[in-house]
Amino acid sequence: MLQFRDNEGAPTVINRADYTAPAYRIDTVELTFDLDPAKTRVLNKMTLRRNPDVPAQALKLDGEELNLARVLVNGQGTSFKMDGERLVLENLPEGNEPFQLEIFTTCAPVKNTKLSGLYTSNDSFFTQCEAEGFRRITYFLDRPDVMAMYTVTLRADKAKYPVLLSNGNLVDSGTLEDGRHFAKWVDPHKKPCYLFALVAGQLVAREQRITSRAGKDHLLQVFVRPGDLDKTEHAMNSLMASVAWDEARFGLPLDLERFMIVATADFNMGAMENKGLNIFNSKYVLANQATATDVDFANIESVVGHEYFHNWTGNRITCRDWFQLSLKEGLTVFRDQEFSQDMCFEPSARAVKRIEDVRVLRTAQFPEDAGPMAHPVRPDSYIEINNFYTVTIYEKGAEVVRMMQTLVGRDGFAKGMKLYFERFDGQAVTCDDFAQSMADANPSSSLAQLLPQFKLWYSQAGTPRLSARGSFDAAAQTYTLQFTQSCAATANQATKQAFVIPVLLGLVGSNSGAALPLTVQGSSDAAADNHLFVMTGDTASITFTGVAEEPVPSILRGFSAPVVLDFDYSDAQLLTLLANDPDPFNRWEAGQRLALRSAINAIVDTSASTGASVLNDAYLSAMRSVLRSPQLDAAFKELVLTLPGETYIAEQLDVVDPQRIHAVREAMRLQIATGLQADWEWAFDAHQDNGAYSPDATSAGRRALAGMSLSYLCLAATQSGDAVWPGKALQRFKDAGNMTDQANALQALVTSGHALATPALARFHAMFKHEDLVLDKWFALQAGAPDRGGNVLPAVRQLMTHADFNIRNPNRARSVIFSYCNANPGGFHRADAAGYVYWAERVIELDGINPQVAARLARALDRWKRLAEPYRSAAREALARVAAKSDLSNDVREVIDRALAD
Ligand code: B3K
Ligand code: ZN
Repeated sequence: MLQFRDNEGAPTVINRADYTAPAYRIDTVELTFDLDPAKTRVLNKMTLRRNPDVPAQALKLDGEELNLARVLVNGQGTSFKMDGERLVLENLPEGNEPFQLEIFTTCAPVKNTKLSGLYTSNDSFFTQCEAEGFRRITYFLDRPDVMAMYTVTLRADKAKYPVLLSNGNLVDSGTLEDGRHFAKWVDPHKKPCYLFALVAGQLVAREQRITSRAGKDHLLQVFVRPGDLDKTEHAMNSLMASVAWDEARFGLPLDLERFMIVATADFNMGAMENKGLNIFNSKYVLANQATATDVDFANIESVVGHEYFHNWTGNRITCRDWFQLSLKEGLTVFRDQEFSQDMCFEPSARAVKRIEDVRVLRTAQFPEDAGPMAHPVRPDSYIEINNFYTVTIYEKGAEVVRMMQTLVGRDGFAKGMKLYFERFDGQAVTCDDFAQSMADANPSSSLAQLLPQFKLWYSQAGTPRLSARGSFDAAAQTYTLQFTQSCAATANQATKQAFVIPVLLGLVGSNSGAALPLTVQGSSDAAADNHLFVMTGDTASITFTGVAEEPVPSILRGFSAPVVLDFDYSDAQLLTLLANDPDPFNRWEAGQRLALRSAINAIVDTSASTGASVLNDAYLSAMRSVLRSPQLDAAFKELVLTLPGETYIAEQLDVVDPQRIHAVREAMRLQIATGLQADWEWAFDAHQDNGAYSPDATSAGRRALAGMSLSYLCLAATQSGDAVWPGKALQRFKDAGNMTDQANALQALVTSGHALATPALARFHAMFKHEDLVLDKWFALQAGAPDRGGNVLPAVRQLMTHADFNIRNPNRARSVIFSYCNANPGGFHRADAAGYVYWAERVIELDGINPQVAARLARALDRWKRLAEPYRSAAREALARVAAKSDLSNDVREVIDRALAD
């Protein structure tokens, strides 16, 4: 059981089972803001009604850090009391007639370092209301199932805040006395308060008028600070592509006359889908070839798409309660993944995107599912909902939606979406409602037949393991695969029921390397290249007939389910798949399995020195074939040649020695660098592009492979003392025509530990000292650099004293602190515990500023229990040091208490 303090402000556990409908409905909200950084006045006039389905009771409005000045009911003063921070009204009119409630409060945006509610950034005003920030603006029923119509009037100094924005349509504006002005906005759609937004400040906009398929005109705007307009073209293109895609793929049009995106430098997450007024972390808006890498361009397309797609999946149909968060997030991640794939056009680029998405799932979500914060896609309880914007809700949630599409087919999925909107448009609903719509729209599908069991994906936490064994009967020409599934216990879920696991299968001839046609025993279906086997029991088997040669099974093609697959492949079988599998995902996976196996053998064989050769010749020559292949795309090659990360390797081990993992992986990198040196030289030269910069997937893949080549060449050269390639890297760093090539060259110097890294870093800083997002890269590169003799932590402490460091800016804090604690295991896990001491200091420091950011950092030690000594004891001590603070936020308290729980 979790233990919590029992003093004032003791955290309350919120349980899904306790959901009750709101006792009051709010039909309309009229907000008037007098914006002032130190004291903003908020007048909130609401029309409310009692909910006749709920027993009569007092109205309890949420509030946080507000100064209450006045409350009127139907224009008259009224008695009220406070219950903690809640405003309680007991003497409301009887009956079910609507009544007016007027609440006048003030708040202090300039003091709001939590960046939740109304805050200032660079002398402008912004809001962030999801999940529970609206209560920091005014007293309200701050829950997603209360949907209202909003009218918003903003008043502010005209010179300081010339642009005044809120949701919906601008219906009036004008000047006021004393140099002030106003703007009045009406949102034509009802919405939950978490989608409310306002922005006020000195902003300029890129504008684009578009006409939808239905012939409607819309205005698209991307607002940024003056001087940043030259970095908005890609975001605007991404927005236009998103609008077109949702109409084409799902028949979902833009339902607003005006759609705005605003960038801010201070933002807790990536972006926010406020109705018609998306507010973005500038990292996901601003890009040009001189300041942003290919990865930045791809992320912008994906996040712009994601927020836009929320306009239907999240905004038109929202969540009944926050336990249903994956209803909008899992579905919308699935939609943005599909969008990014569709934007690739080339089939191989689609596969690359899929591999990247799976890599995120396996390196971030699988550990979450096995750690102290494990929770189902639809959680059963939480203390701080902001802690549940997780890879499980987002990425695993997207995999659950993807499995539905696999089970009902692409057209069936579109039908399910249509039915979902027919049934629930304008409502706040549940994950069950979505799954039921999918099933009902596809009544003969396996999803419909298996729906209650399928929904265990929503209720059971943990990553299932799927074990498979194959047997070939040469005489009968049959091949049988036997499967068993299991899932480890997670908090409050000791035993698990069997999941529905869609397993996409193929067979590859072990001699010929050919794709073998699949005929399933007992089925009359014609032979096919792929077979979708839907596993429902604890065990199952399938037999293929007419199998002419011993096959190598290609299981879980395209990663058809979010499970760990155990199959005792021989090296030879993996080499066959790596060379021949028509499924690009499993082709990549075969290479990963080979590398992982070598890594694990070297890690657990403590008699061997970590400098010994880890990778065998067969692996290196297979990698050479991939690198030199005329058929494969550069982006795919780069993925195959990327070794499994240290975190992913750690997840395969019961006892984790991070320094040994780091040393073994570094030894592998060096072997790849030196063993393939001539091939890297060829690859670097063969992937030069001199034409105009374009961030498309194919060009980006070529740059990625050239960057990887340069990195390995510098690594090999630094070891051998050869100066040629580091010199070339420095030259490339100076000459690069785009940030991708420039950052890759800099990274090659930094990660190889070459002395030229120092002048290159100084030059980079001088070049970009006025570009915040580029400076973030400069900080992150140093905090994430491979550790050499414990040099990274002192460098990190030094970076924190740099004039450009500012812990209050989440991007900057992440670029230094998170890059070190979360993304640099070799530097962070120090035998002298100094990394953990630094972590504890920063968690406590950040918690006093911004609990959401602090709680993310707190999770860096989630997996401490599996660490080997001395790391384990030192990590526990660091956790205990944080836990001992009596004034922690609920955010950090929940994460730390879970980590320390038995
Ligand atoms: N819905 C927001 C996330 C809000 C997080 C609040 N702590 C962004 C997104 O998923 O699109
Ligand atoms: Zn989202």
